[in-house]
Parts: sequence; C-alpha cells; structure tokens
Amino acid sequence: TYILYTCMLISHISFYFFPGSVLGQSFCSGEDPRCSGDIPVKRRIDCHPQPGASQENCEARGCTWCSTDVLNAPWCFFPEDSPYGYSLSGNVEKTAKGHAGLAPTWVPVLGLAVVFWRLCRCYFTILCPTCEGEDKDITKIIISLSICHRWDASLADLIFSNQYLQITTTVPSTSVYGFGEHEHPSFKHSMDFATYGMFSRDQSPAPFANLYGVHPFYLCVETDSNAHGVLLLNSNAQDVSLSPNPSLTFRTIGGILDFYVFLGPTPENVVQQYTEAIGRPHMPAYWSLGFQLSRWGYGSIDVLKETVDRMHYYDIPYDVQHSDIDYMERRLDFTYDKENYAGLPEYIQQLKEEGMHYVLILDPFISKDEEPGTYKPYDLGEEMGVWVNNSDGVTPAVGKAFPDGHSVFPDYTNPRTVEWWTQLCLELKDVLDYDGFWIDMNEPSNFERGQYPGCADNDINNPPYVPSISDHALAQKTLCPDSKTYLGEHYNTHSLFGWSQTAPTFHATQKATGKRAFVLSRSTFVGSGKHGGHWLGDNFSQWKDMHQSIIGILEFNLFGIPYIGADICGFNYNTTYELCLRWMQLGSFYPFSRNHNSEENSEQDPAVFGAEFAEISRETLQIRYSLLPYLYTLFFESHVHGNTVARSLMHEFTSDQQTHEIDTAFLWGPAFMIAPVLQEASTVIKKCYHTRIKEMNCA
Ligand code: MIG
Repeated sequence: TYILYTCMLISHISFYFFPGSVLGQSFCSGEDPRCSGDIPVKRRIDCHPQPGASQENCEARGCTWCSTDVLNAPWCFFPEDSPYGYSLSGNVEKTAKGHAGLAPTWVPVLGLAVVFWRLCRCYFTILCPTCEGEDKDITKIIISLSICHRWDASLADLIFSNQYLQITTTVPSTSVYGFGEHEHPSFKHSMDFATYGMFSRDQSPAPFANLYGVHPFYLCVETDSNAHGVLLLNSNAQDVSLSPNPSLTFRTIGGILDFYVFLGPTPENVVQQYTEAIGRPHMPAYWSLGFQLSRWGYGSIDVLKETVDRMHYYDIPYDVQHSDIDYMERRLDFTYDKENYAGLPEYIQQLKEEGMHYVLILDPFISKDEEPGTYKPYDLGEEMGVWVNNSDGVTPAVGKAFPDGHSVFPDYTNPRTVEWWTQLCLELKDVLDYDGFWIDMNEPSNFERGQYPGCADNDINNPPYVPSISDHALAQKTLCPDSKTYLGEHYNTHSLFGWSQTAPTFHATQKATGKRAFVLSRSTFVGSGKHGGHWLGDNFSQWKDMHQSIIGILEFNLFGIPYIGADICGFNYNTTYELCLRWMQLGSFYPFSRNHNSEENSEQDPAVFGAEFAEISRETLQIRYSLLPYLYTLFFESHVHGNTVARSLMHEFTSDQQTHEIDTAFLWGPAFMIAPVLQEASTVIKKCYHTRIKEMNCA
C-alpha cells in the first residue's frame, strides 16, 4: 500500500539557497600518505570532471588534490567546506504556487519549489538566480536538502551557473538501476566511480558510450526493500557519476534542475508512478507481438521473396516483414527502388492478404540535391519551411547523410513539419501499403562534425564543460549546437529530435492505416513510450551482446518503453549457427521480437540454417505464440496502469537480496521466467556473477 510512505499532501513549499562562503584549505584522507584530512575516498565528489586535471588547476578552483589507487576515484575533489555550493536558508512556507515565493535580488539566490502532487509523488525545481524577490526575511539555515526522505543533497557541491549545473545526492543503498541509453555491463550498477554521459548519438553499443536515447531516470531499492525512482527532467548534454558513498552526482550544461521523485514503495509502483507522469506506454497492435524479420541489404525483391518463402517452408511463426533503406530509390525517403524492388507494392499487398504485416524504414534526412521538381519531399518541405536552420534561424542546416549529395533535416518540433510529414506518410500509403514505420538515424545522425561549413567557435558549440560523451564534442556525427529549431536552440533540443518525430509518425500512421499505430524509434527520450517502441540499435553478433540485450530490455521497461527488443542474432559481424540459435531462443521472449542484420553480413534468418535450426526456432517461437494472450494482457496493463512487461526478478522478489543482481534471466509480468543459455558450448544454465572488471564469470 502507499500508506507506508506518507509524503504528506502539503502543497507548494519554497526554500531558498544561498552560496556558501569561501573557506580555507582542507585536507583529504586518500591513500597517498602525504595527504591527510577527513574525506574518505568513497565520499569524494569529482571537482575536475573534464580531462586534464592537475594539482595546480585543481587547487586553483579551491578543491583538494590527493592521489589514490582506488580505481576511477577522483584525485581532485570538493573539500568538506566547499568554496562552492549553497546552504539552505529561509523559512519553509506555503505559497499559492511553487514559484510565488520569490527570492531577494540583492544576493545570488536560488529558489527551490517543491510540489507534492499526489501521495508519494513530488517534484522540486531549483530555480534560476534571476527570479525577482520580495521575501528578505531569512532566518533559518538548513544544511541538507531532504526531499520525501529519499533524496538527500548536501548542497556543498551544488553549482548553478549558465552552462554548468551540478548537484549531488546520497542514495540509501547501492541497488541503483536505470539511466540511459548505454550498454551497461550489469543491470544493477556498479557504484565504484562510474560516469555515464547522456546525449543522443548514432553510436553502436560500446561500454560507457552515450547511445541513441536519453533517460535521466533511476530506480533505487533501499535496504528495507522499499523502492523509489528519480527523474531529472533535462534535455541538455549531461552526465551522472555513481560513487560508492553511495551517491549520485548530476551534471548538466543547461536547462534547470527539475527533479521528480516517485516513492513506490515497490519497484512496480515506481514505474507506474513514473509513467503516470511522463505518459503511459501505447497499446501495441496484437500482430506486432508476432515474430518479425528484417535485414539491411536483401538487395532485391527476389532475395526478399526467397527468404519469406523459406520461412513459410519451415513453418516458422512469423507475422511481420520489415524493409530497410535498400527498398528506397537511392536511399531517398518516400520512394522505392523500381528496378531492384520492381513489384514491391504488389508483393506487400500479397503478403498482407496472406495475413502478414509490413513495416518500412524512414530516415529523417531529406536530399536537397535532386533535380528541382522531381522530389516532392524536398520541394514541399522547402516551400513550407520545415527544416532545422543554421544559427541565423533562416537558412537550412545542410549535412551529409545516406542520399547522394547533401541533405537537410526536418524540424519535428515545428507544427508545419508535422503537417508536411503527415501528408507524405499518407501519400506513401497509396503506393506501399505499410502497417507501421521504423524511424532510424533520428539522433539526428549526420556523417560529419556539424553541418556545412562546420561549427562556429562559440560557447554554445564549445561549452566550457563537455559532459562525458564520446568524442567530447557535441557536434560530432550531428548538427552544430547553435542550430535553430522551432522549440529552441539545438544545444537544448538535440536529444529531443527522435522524441519529437515519434508522436507525429504515430499519428500519421494511425491516420493512414485507420488502425493502432506501430512506430519503432532509434532515438528516444523521457515519454517516448507513449507513441513508440525501440530496438537496442547496432549490436554485435557476440555472446556478450546477447547477455547485454537482457539488461537493455529491463532498463527500457523502467523507462516506460516496454515494447523493446534487440536485433536477434546480432546486427554487426557474421553470426554463427550456435550463437544465432541461442539468440533465437532468447529473442523469442523479447517483448519486440525481430531478427535483423547489417548489410553484407551472411544471412541469419531462422530458415537459412536448415531443418534442425528451423525446427528449434519454430518450437521456441511456438511457446511465445502460445503465451501471446498473456503478453498482450501485460501490454494492456502497461498501457493502463504503467506496469513493466519484461521485468527483473528483483521486481517480484525485492526482499530477496540475491535477486538484485540477476540479469541473466528475466520475467514476463509476475508469472513467467525466461532463463536462457548465454554461454557458448553450454547446455545448462549456470549461476553467473560479475567481477569488478565486469566480465561475466559462471560457476
Ligand atoms: O548506419 O538503415 O540502426 O538497424 O539497418 C546504418 C540501415 C543505418 C542503422 C540502424 C540499422 C539499419 C541501418 N541504419
């Protein structure tokens, strides 16, 4: 019940923060005997998160320098009496609105608005220092900020500046899950000084890399088994450090510190409360729970037909066929290749008459270099003014992507773009009778660092602090941060690109088909699950990737995107018979079950390896199909109540500490466990654990 956690129904409280005074030298208690002091290594908070820390520049910022051989522990850290930070001051007072209690203007002040909007759900915003003030009666100094008894910030390292905001909170246990999108080595995080960047990026899964989507949300299971979740609703480039205290340090380079706390008390309750706030997952069509097949580079309709035929020959349960970019003419959206895919419209019709469904890929970039008057998507878009613009806000940003020549990028935050996109999707339906869309490359991906002719050197394109992201450059593989979208500067809206494309595509599909929509988006953000599902991107045909797919699937269920799967048998590299067969067995239980492969890799559909492979795949998929009513019911519950569909054992057996680390098996709802073989040359399920260096050891 909720009663255990009475986060009382007080509404609208305001606090104020004041900067702490600059204080003298303090010392550390690192392992270097020459340093002494009183901060244990595990409590260190990094004061120089960017590369190139030295004693000199560390001390220049008023922080303490002390080496240690604790792996990844910062050598430059905030002293106990930080020259930064704030202390909490002022009376707790009820105001009519969260923002109504205003801070005095004569001192750099931060306002804090705490709003409790339901039992066990609250949010608080740390407001900008520019708020005008009237209340000058400051009496009370509180040094710690405790929200709903679950979120404790010392404020000693709170930094609130123009392009750098930072806050640290202690967490009540080390059972911390979530944050994305990354390839995490384990579902339950290591708290040993791990830092994860968040900034959407066209990036195949790699350890610690920031991947396609952004989800600044975590779930924490406390030692008494009660769980809570926290969202930092912020779309700027950011990172989070997990430290052994245990604590979390959030750093973002824009926006505000807008925190939402969900008090559970069960892990399921947390996800229900989270999706209540951000939007419940959409209800997927029943057919989309069937097995799906795809690959990049069938190359021709003949190869596609051969593949479909052998799937039928072996009677493998199979409901959906996808077409990747090779169906297009020269990789141009809203066209099809009339040579290599001659007859595709009729073939799609035929498959649909046979009861199958069809999904088409669309990329977000539109070629600007076709002959004028021959390519409507560009001509119409140009006429309607739908592109992301350069920093001047007028000329379109021109980048390089799949189509020949150069491309422009639709700005889906602009209502005109939504109109344009909807019209094109509706017109396409008359040619290719699709049932849904797979929207790719929407980080947005661009093959250069920024658009033509490169990014200007300014604080937006090169901010003083670049979070812990790949290449340490915001413009790498995308547009310049000072580009302009309807909603604001790309600096702020970059990670919202895929999110902003998802709802319009969902609604266009609904309109075009008159049925429940299917949208699979590579880039996602908080709330994307309301209109789309996701796949885990360009994984590799390796055993470790198969294990990591379980972690990704569990995490996206926490993020409110339960329609989730990984490319079965692996996308990059050639798969092997054994790996692919084991992966078919596991993938038969992905909520979104699709075998997909990259261009030029050897074929890996479950019918290509011969009778034995086909038979085993058929059997395992038949188990899935026999349980589809159950799976469908779980999706209904997710849509209505916000439950997870695939969930970890920890969700159901929270008080059993052993379940907290299990990510080699998972559940469908509360009642069905999937424990796949994840090891090569193995026929038994082993008890596996993670070593410190994150290799999986199995006894
Ligand atoms: O950079 O459309 O993640 O699933 O097959 C390659 C071709 C672009 C990336 C997607 C992948 C898809 C591929 N795309």
